[in-house]
Amino acid sequence: MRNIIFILLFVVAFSYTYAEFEFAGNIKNYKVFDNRIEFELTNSKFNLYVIDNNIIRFRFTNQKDFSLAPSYAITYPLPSKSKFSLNDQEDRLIIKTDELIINISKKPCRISIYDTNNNLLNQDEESFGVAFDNDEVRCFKKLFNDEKFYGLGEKTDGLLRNGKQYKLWNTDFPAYTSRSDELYQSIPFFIGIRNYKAYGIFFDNTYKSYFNFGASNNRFYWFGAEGGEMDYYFIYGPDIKRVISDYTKLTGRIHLPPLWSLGYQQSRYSYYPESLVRTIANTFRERKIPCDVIYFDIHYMDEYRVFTWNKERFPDPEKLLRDLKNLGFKVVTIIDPGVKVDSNYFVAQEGVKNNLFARYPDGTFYQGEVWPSWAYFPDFTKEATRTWWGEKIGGFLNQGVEGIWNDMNEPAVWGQNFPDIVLFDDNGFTASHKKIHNVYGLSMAKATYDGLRKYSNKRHFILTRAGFSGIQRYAAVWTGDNIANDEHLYLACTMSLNMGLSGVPFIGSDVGGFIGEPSDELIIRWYQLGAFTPFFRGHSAIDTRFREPYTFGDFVEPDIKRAIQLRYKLLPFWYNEFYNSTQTGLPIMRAMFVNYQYDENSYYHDAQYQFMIGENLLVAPVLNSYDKFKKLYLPAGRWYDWDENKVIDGGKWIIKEVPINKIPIFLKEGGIIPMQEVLNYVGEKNVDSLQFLIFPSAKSEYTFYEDDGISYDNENGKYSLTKFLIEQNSKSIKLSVEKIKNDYQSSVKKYNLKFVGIDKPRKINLNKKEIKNYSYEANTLMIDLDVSNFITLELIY
Ligand code: MIG
Repeated sequence: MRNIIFILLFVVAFSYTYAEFEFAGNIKNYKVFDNRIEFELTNSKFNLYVIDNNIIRFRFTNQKDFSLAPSYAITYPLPSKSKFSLNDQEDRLIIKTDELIINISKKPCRISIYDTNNNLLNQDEESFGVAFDNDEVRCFKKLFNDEKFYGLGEKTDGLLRNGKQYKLWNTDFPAYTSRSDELYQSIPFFIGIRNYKAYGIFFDNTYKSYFNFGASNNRFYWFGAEGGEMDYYFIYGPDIKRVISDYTKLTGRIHLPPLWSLGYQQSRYSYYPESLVRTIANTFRERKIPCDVIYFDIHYMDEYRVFTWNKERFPDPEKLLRDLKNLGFKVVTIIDPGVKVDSNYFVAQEGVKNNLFARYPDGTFYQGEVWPSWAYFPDFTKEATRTWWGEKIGGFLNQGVEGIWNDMNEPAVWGQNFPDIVLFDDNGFTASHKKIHNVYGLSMAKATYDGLRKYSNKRHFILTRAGFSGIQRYAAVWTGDNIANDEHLYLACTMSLNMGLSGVPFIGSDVGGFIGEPSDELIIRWYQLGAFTPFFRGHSAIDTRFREPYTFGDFVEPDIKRAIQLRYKLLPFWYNEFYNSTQTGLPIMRAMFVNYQYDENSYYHDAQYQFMIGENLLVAPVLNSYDKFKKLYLPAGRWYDWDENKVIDGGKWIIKEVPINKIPIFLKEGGIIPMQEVLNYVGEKNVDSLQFLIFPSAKSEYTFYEDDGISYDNENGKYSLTKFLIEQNSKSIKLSVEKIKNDYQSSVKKYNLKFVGIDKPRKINLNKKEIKNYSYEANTLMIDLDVSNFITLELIY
């Protein structure tokens, strides 16, 4: 009997500790350092780091110590000293920076964050706060009914996250839908907006994680993960732009990609043999459809062995790649992580010999089944593996390859169940697949990027399917295996916008839809959207009919071609926006509310089917196969309707007629758009003249960036910046240019300035001297100038 009672007690005690959440506890004591405060809590440890006036890191663990393993996402060094004050009151601590007041109650430890005017920004849920359930960590925050949530990267259900729960676990999900949750990328960063003021939270945890924005409760929102620490960064704006910019200050920004990678890219699963590749390339050139890249999908390999060629299909790859290069094509090859288990295969031999693959706890190498059949998985969290992989990539580039496409790097295995007990190096700290899964693709991209950087000073292009916060530092991302239907055309837009909000600006979809067959209308509309997504590639699955733009017949090809040509015409503009993003981390393709944060309309559901490129270009493509009218919102101010050549007053929703060949585009007053002649590929000719479309306003500025588009010399200062300043009043419109940096000699000798939406001036002065050679018609003034002798231009009324 006594024994039974004892056992019963034990069971009760056991189930009690294991079935209940334990909270962070009360503050017992704390120590103040130069950049942080360390707290001892009854149930946990808590570190508060002041990263900046508006960026605070909150870090909790219920383990004995904090992990020493470096973050995969954060590249920003922790400052050794930061400015804050601490005021210890009876029941609470008040920590102040120049922008935030952090109020921490002691019993229990709960955090409230205010701005310096004492407006509450964010608060732990009174009763819960930080909680642990064995390995699981969570943070409960008070839910305000007027707060909106955005972010989390690759999500399919539009922009607004309220009332829903999400899981982050990199997943190969062909034919996902707008109701799918976990996909290829995991980005544990979201933005909260209340009273038009924004903050961001980045949860730096790579385990399977969850975000609940008030799904099935009206009391709290919470985020948490199945392991690791409750480690999050609070980033205050209140500008949305500042939140995204600071998030990417922490996790990194894009490097300027090679200019050719902003052109149109053609892919298919798969182009082979060699003769087909040649036909495709020649046909693009014959039909004068611009294209810069041809992709080689898995069939180029020898039985899916990475870093090999199938010699029957491609007997002389180096010659083929040379010939393609002469036609102006770059080649991007797919590289999957799985290395075929084959004792006669050099990549497998090297990996086994040097212990570069992921292992079971008993030391044997894990084998998973994927394209090559049984395969080893390189442990990209190990430095030696990354270096080795980088060398393999280098060897491949020697053969003429210009870009690397990483697929299946979630990592995907048939059946999707990569065993959790498989171990990885974790940069010397050893961790299981539970921790590494979500950063496997990121680590592979890092290995690839570092390898390419070491290989030469030339910019290459990397595309990845899987990723985690920080992936933008290494690669462009595409949205995986979508479907050729109307729903997915919407998704191509909203998912790209979501990625941009989450720090990943170089993003696009499989134009046309990977699975299934698009109708004529759908393919045209998709190219029209694709021409305005940062990454622009047509791609389709193995069992689809050929999909190259010229395969759709005489009624379709011209409209697709027009969309691609428009992309090429706008390349200088795109390149400038990419440059801007290297500096700010801001999305290139932007949700309306990023630019129009204080305009309620930009948050409306319908506003997610249009977007901004940079500051001033509004694009509202038709996102289905049937609409002949598009409803769109023009924020307050004047807008230039591009193809109708007329000025519209904004601050309202409009309906625009959109025949199949139309993409509604509007330029905001003050906007300047640089353009060039349409080329068949980047580098076809030297670009020696540019057109600038200018829609003057009272005062605006545009900084134009130029470099060679090819090398990393730009990172050593070899570029130039030209500032355009426009000032307009009732007597004149004045445009002045100034070289603010001149360390790259541009090939551009002539500017064509095209002022739109203006009256005819009485007189025009160039550098204060009157000129007569210009044309004026239909509110449009055109002037050709030599770049070398242009300082000011004055239109006098
Ligand atoms: O199991 O390489 O998303 O773009 O064409 C499918 C073949 C593997 C999935 C990629 C897709 C690619 C395909 N891959």
